[in-house]
Amino acid sequence: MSGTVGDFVWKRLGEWGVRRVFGYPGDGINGLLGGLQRAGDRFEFVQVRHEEMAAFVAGAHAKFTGEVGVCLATSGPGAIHLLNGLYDARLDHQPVLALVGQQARAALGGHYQQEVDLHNLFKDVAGAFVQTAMAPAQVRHLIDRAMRIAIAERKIACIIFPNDLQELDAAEVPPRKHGTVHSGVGYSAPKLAPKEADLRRAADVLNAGQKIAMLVGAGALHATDEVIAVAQKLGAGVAKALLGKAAVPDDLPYVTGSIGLLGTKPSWDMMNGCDTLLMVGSGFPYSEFLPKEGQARGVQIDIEPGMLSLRYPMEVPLLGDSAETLKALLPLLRQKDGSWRGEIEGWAADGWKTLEGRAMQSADPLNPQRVFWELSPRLPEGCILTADSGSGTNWYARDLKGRRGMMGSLSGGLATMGAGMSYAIAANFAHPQRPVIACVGDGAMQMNGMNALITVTKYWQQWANPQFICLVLNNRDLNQVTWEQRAMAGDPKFEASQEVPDVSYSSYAELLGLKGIFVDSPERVGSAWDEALAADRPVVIEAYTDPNVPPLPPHITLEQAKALASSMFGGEPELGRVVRGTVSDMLGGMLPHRS
Ligand SMILES: Cc1ncc(C[n+]2csc(CCOP(=O)(O)OP(=O)(O)O)c2C)c(N)n1
Ligand SMILES: [Mg+2]
Repeated sequence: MSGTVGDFVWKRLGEWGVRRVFGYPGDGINGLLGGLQRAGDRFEFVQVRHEEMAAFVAGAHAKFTGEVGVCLATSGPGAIHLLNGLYDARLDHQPVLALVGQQARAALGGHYQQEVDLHNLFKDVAGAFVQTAMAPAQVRHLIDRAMRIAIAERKIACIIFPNDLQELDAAEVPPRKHGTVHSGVGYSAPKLAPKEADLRRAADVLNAGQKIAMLVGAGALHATDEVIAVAQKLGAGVAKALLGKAAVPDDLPYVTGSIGLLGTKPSWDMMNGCDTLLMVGSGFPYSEFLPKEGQARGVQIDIEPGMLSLRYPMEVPLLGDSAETLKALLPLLRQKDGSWRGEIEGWAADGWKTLEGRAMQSADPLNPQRVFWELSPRLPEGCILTADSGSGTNWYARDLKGRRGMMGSLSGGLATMGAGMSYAIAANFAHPQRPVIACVGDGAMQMNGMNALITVTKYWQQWANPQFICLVLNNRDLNQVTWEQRAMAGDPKFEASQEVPDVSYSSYAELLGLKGIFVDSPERVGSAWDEALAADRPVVIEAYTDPNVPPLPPHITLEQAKALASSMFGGEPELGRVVRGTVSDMLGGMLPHRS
C-alpha cells in the first residue's frame, strides 16, 4: 500500500531534498497535512501567522540557503494571502514552490464556497509553472517539473491540489500506456561561463580602462573571492546594490558601499568619474545612478539573459555564473597601478567620516543613524542581518559596516513592507547557530512584525542560538514615505496618512516572554546593543527615534531641494535643526548636479 496522494507528495519532495515547509492549515489542504503528519520527523512544518509570511519565509529560505523554499496554503483565502510574498521572491529571482489547496474537482465551476480561479490567480507570479493536479498519476511529474523549473530558472512554481484528490490512493508510477508521463528527480546546476572569445573582448575593454567601477549585486553573493581578486587586479572600486550588500565586506578600503537612493556619496562619485563599468550579478534598477550613457565602456556578467545590457548599454554582455566568469576573466586581465584606486579610497574614507558625523548629530530624542552606527562595530561574527522597507533601509544600507562571513537580505525588487521579521525567522531556521538581527520600522512592525514575533515566541527555544534581535525604529511615522512626499512632491507631511500609533514594542516583547529594551538617549544606545547581544532569549530593542532626520539620497537635485525647502520652511516649521543641518550639508556638496 503506497498511501494517498497526500503521502506521496511529501515522499517525492523528500527525494528532492525538501526538509522544511512554511505554511498555515485549512480544509483545502487537510489531505496534504495528513501526509505531512505521517511523514514524521522527515519534515518540519513551520507554522506562521499569515500565509503572506509563509511565502516571505520561503523566499528568504531560498535566499539564505540556495534551496527551493516551500510554502503551503489552503484554498481560497489562504492561497490569496500567499501572493505578496511570492511576488517578493519572484522579483528577487528566488526559487519557491507554492503548494495550495482547491475545492473538490466535482465542485469546480460551481461558484462553490472558497472557490477561486487559482490557476489564473497564480498565472502571473508563477508563470514559469502552474498546474492543477487532476489525477493521481499526474502528481509525480508535476512535482518533478515544478522543482526543476523553480531551482534551475530561479522562479516560482505552483501546484494546486483539489482536496478530494489529496485523499485518493497515490499512483507512484503511472501505468505504461499512451498519455502518461514518466519523470525523474534531480538537478545539478551546470558550470556556466562565456566563450573564450567573449571573455577576451571583455578583458580588452577592462584592460583599456583607467578608472574602473564595479557594481555587484545578489548574483555575486557567492563570488566574494573572485570579485575581490578582479577588483585588486583592475584597481577598481566596488559599489554594491542593496541585495549584494554581503557580496564584499564593507571594511575593504576600496568598497564604496551602497548605491542609489539608499546609496553613499562615494558610490555616486565613483559612478560619475569612471571610464569603465563592470557590473556583476545586479539588476539594480535606477540607471541615473550609473554612468551617463557614453561616459563609460561597459562589461556585464549575469546568469539571466533577460537582465543583460538592461540598465546600461553594455559593450560586452556576458552570460554566465559570476564566480565562474570572473575566475575565467582573471588571467586575461593586466594589473593596473594608476591613481584611481587612491582616489576611491579617499572618497570611501571621507564617506565613512560623513556618516559618522551625521550619526553623531543630536536629534529629538534620538538620531536613528546613531542606532545603526553603534551596532556596526558590535555586529557579531557570522551574523545575518535583515531589514524591512522604510527609512531604516537607508541606515541598513549605508551605516552598517558588514564584515566577511556575514549575510544580509531584504525585499529588494518588490520593496514590500512587512517582510523583515519573516526574513529573520527564515534566517534562524536556515542557520540556527548564527545570530540574527532584524531592522524594522514601527509601521512595518504593526503591519506584520508584531505577529511574526509570536512565531518567534513559538519557536525560539528550539533554536541553537537564542541571539535574535529585532530593532524597531519607533518614530510614530511612515517616515520614508513622509520624506518622499516632502522631497518629491514638496508637500508637507500628511498627518492623516503618515502618523502611526505610538505602541510600546518593548513591553509587547516582555508580554510574549521575550526581552524588551527601550532606548531614547544616544548615550544609552551602545549599552542597549551590548545587553541585547548578551541576552539569553530573543530581544526587541525599541529605539524611540526622531522622525525629522531625513533619509535623503546621496545627491539631491535642484528640484528636490526646492521641494524640500518649500515643505521645510513653509508647511512644517517644526522641522528641526537636524534637517537643516543635513540638507545644507548635502546641498553644499551636491547642488551642481541636476537631473
Ligand atoms: C506593503 C507596502 N505598503 C506600502 C509601502 C510604501 N512604503 C514604503 S516605506 C513606507 C513607510 C514605512 O514606515 P515604517 O515601517 O514606520 O518605517 P519608517 O520609514 O518610518 O522608518 C511605506 C508606507 C510599501 N513599500 N509596501
Ligand atoms: Mg516609522
